Amino acid sequence: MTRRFLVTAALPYSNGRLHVGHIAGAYLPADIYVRYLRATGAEVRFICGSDDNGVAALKTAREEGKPVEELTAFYNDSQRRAFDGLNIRFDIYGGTHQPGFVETHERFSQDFFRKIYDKGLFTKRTSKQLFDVQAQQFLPDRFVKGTCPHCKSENAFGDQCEGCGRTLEQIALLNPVSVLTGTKPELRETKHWYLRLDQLQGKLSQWLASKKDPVSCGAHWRPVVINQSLGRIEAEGLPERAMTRDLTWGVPVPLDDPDAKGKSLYVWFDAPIGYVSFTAALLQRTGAEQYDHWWKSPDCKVVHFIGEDNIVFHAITWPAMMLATHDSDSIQGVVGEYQLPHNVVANCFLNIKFPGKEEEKISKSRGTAVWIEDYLQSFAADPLRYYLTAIAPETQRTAFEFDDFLARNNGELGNALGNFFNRCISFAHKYFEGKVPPAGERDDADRAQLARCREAVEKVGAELEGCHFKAALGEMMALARAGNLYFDQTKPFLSRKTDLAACARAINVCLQTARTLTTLIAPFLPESAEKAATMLGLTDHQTWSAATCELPQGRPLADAVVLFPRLEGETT
Ligand code: B3M
Ligand code: ZN
Repeated sequence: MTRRFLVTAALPYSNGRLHVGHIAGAYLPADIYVRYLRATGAEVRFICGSDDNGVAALKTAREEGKPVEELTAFYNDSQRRAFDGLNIRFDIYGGTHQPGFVETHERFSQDFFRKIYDKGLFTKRTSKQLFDVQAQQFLPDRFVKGTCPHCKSENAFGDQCEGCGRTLEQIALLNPVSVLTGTKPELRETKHWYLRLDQLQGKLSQWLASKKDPVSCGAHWRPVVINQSLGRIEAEGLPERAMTRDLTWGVPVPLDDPDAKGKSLYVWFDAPIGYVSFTAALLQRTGAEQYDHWWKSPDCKVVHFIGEDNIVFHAITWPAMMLATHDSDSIQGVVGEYQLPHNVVANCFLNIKFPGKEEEKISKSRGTAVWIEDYLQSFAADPLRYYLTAIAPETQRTAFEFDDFLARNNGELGNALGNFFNRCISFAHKYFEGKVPPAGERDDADRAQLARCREAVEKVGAELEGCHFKAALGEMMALARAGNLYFDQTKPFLSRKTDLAACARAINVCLQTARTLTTLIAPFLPESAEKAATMLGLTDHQTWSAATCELPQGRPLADAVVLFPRLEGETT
């Protein structure tokens, strides 16, 4: 039976450009996974788009002096181009407030909210919030500044202190000031709808506990994801959480209640629904089937790729929202109900390191980010795809270092992988008329090398199934190194003068190795895989099961091209 997957990557806020940290965190691993799954014959839909609602965009729009619609449209487009330049190929790139998406998105979000409301899983509560009298509005978290009650830094916002990093409740700020008008806000009462996470907690923990064992659940959940979700529930329990905000930029609260006026759904309520509404938008274009074929069918596996700061939202809040819509008692959902994710794959953050300096956080304001747009002005996609996978922050933070990027391109990609293709294909052109030479009678060394190819296909595949991208890349590179070693040991450059049949045999095995490598590199290095396939005259290189199908004797080869040119760069 054909496997089916719905893969998502976190929706970037449309208030800024993308940098290497974003790509390493969620988008590149998701793209590699999708390319691999497709190579195995799985049916996949790959969904992303921008997270336009909420305070992030509003605040930047204010700072840049632009209407928020214009700002989010601008960055949605900038992100789309960055992904495209890196060959991160979603089936659809939507946006929760973009023309062409916003209507569907609002409909899905409001239906979701109403369904949960009808199930009695919201409580309406009164709370106190800061109100800007001059602007006549409540101030969302980041719109209040003040003094941190803990460290006394004056650089504290309504949700977090920039001085000590602690999270804050806005009413705890000392000397609060409105970012909008610079006036002192006053405390006023407001009403919001709180999701009864306490009621859903039992099912959620049961479901999360079932993800601890990869054998029984069929997915490799990373320990950090289980710890931050199940661990947190076990340690603290789940309090109710407000799912509405005093804001007009967002999805209007769909209730016939005077208290709902001027309020929107919390951005973390509507954002994950974006995955569903963009799927629906994609299917509207193709017309073949409905969104529930992908979202409400137990034979389709939903996999979310995210950064570490999004774990709680994807492993607690979002599954809780889906559970809250269920009619059945099943912990996963039955046919016709939203299916809880098969896996939530989270990476840690990527830091950056400049020569002679300590590793530091990537920061837009301090100017320490490497922007994708800038990168693409000077370099091709594959070297960065390689580097960010080689240093993938899968279990801990790692750092982007420009010198290391150059060194790995020139050393690992160029000298090991690229050079292997180059030497085999150039050799065949020089001494075998540009054709695959006869395999002859293979000896033990030849058979061992071909066995290594089969083993590499197994190992790379198993690592990719488990979302261990760095390990998968390592296994792929190990085969390239084994190919070089085989070449060095069989010495075709000597045997061509003494034993032409032995020389032909060796080059044949090298070319078979190159053929296998072409399929193995394709998820990671799609452009280079195309070039390699052209050299070898392959058309089935994107089919995983064909990775060890041998090139026939006499197959003409195209001219050798350098797969990974040396890179030089200013290391500033
Ligand atoms: N926009 C947060 C982030 O970029 C957020 C992800 C939403 S995924 C539904 O960190
Ligand atoms: Zn502080």
